Amino acid sequence: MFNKKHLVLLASAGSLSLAGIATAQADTLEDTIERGAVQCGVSDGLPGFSAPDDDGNWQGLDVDVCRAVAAAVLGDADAVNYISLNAVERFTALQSGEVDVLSRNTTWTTTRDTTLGLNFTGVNFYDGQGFMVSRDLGITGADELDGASICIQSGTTTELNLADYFRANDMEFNPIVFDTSEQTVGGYQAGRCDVLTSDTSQLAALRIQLDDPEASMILSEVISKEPLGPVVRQGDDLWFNIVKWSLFAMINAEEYGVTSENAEEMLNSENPDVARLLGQDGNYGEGMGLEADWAYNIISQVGNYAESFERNVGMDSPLEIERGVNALWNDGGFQYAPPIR
Ligand SMILES: N[C@@H](CCC(=O)N[C@@H](CS)C(=O)NCC(=O)O)C(=O)O
Repeated sequence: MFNKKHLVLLASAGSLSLAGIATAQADTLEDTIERGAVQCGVSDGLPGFSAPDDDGNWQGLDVDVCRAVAAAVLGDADAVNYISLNAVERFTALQSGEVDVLSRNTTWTTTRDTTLGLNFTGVNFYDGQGFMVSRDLGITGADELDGASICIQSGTTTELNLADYFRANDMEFNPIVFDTSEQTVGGYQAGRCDVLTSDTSQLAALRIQLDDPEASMILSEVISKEPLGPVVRQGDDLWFNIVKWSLFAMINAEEYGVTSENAEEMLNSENPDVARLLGQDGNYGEGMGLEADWAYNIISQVGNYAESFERNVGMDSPLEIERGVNALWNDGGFQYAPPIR
């Protein structure tokens, strides 16, 4: 596991440029090691993405990113402090240092990536905005929504997409705006609106929270691109790399067939990609101030991307989301991680 001694060695004996990077920008890593936990901002309860289970343990696809970073940095996926944030609070919490990673169904956009002092590290779920309606209304397509009251959450990309879509289709709508998903779903359920709009993955998560999920349906139209991924502050490239490569390690592990179940056995693999991933051939964590087993710790404790997807949001989970565009690039999807080498 990484320790302070390692950082000092890296700074004093490592190559000059690497030492410079490690000392000048290692604050978040150092603070995390000192604290013994990753400060991770998550949603305030979105099943499948981030929500505490009955025993109070946080679970979800976004939670697994927090866990992966903790496994890579501290060797312990459980070493995470979860801070739940609504859509409006999330960026301020990251900017102010309350959290060091924001892993909360957050769409990567130009404004967020370039004007808030933040950096998106990758995409852990390719999504798009959709609509949920009560089956009673007999609506079959989004083009029938003219004049609808629409429940929506403030501080989201959802608001602008909705306005664009209705304007482009020459339709009117009445927005009913809420601050949290609980309020949004409550408003929909209480009949304050005809339609609830959000990213389709979130609609799937919200639908199962309804008293009668079967009475509502998600329309097939998807009106926007919502690449969701973990975010960090600008100005700490070492930490940026750690979060980015923690996600890439999970995606590469799926590609190479390394799972939480077989990771130990795979330590003996003769496949060079697997040997590099698991730290048996070289140390690809070194440039991030991590030990050679950084990715092994992620995969053995959290699992690869497929395991995380299926466990949390996949067809066998309550959300029943198909891999679709979130399949690997060599399986017809968009998920593609740069190689570890
Ligand atoms: N991906 C969009 C939407 C994200 C979002 O916050 N959606 C709401 C939809 S209900 C949500 O997930 N809320 C969960 C929460 O507030 O914890 C964005 O980044 O703006």
